[in-house]
Amino acid sequence: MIYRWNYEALTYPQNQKKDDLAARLGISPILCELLKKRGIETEEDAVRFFKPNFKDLHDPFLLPDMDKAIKRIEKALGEKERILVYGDYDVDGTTAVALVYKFLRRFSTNIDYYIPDRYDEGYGISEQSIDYAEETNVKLIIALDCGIKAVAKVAYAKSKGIDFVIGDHHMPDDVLPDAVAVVDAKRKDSQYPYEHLSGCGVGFKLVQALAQNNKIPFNEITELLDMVAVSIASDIVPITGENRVLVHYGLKQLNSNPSLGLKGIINICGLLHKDNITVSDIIFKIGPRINASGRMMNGKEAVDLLLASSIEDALEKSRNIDHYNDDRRELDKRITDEANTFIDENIDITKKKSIVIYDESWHKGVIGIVASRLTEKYLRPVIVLTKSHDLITGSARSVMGFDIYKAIESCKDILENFGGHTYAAGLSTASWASA
Ligand SMILES: [Mn+2]
Repeated sequence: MIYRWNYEALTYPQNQKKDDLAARLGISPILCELLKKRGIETEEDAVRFFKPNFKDLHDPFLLPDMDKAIKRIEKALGEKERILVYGDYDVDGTTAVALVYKFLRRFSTNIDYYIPDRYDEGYGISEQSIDYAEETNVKLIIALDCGIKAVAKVAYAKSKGIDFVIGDHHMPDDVLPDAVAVVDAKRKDSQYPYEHLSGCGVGFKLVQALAQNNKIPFNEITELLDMVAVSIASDIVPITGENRVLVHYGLKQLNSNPSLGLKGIINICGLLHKDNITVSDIIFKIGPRINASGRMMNGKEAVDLLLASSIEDALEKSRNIDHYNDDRRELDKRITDEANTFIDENIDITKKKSIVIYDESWHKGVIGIVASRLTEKYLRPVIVLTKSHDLITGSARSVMGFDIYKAIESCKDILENFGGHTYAAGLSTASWASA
């Protein structure tokens, strides 16, 4: 592949500002040019960038509905109501659940957690989980890394006398669910100064608010930051602003004194003797193993591991998820090869603007990864489909300049379900539409 690098030179006034800043900070003008390209122009911002500090974390009560969320959670703790901590099956969701559960366990044992099955229940709040909550006498569900669109499910829970507190970081629709609290910095009415928190980051803000309200010193919750760092790196949210502070201290924790669960994973993925575990190590080694349990088995196993209370237990559970990861890799390679062979033998790719490919035997847990690989190879939008129960279901990935979410949305009359964003989306359909 031939790359063409476009270098954007600074204008004359920008150049002067840059030299000014370099002189004031006593650093090289080239470094300052790089800072400038990251939108860092003042001395103050540069210091914040180079020296992340806890004092730059924002007040959690600036998040919309945080006061209502804390009031409801404290009521549940005070009256010993049963609480269910609920989250998505990926790294961000499972770390969020583990983090909030671990903290709340200090105050109550009447608490449980739930991760929906990727295949039977799908993304978001499932009806099964609400039935489970009812059966186990849960009065409050805390939903993390999901829930912002769960209008019908929250209403269903309400009809059974179950309240919801939602802590999400996804984009809301015009109508919010009728929950006791909807904590999401992407709400239109949000006054929060930063909007790129991870789902687990929102969980940490909930914990920070609870600690603040109950005079628990901040240094008693910083041990939870290893999981926040793992979530930020794995969910690919920008490492700017508040996330930079969280990742900085989270990596410190991960390197010096990780939770037993993460220690187990560090052991089995070859990082034990590495001096300094980095964001890349999380993205390529730790994250995929946590994810593998949601892809191949059930995300709940990942939370069980993250909450392990002995190193023996952590190591045993880590070995299990390592096997899932090996299985995942093998499937990923086999399906990518099959897809490539099919495309090479049957399609003149120079005449096609996009690729839609289907095989009913492909494993649903890896088609998103396969779609990413095909998009990288053929530089075109790709949809990879497989059969799941009675549905045809698929993952879509796109390239710069083509909004795959919008493309899928324009076919919604033939779809059962779809979701996602500009470059990555998912869809399912009951039957083939005539092309
Ligand atoms: Mn997330």
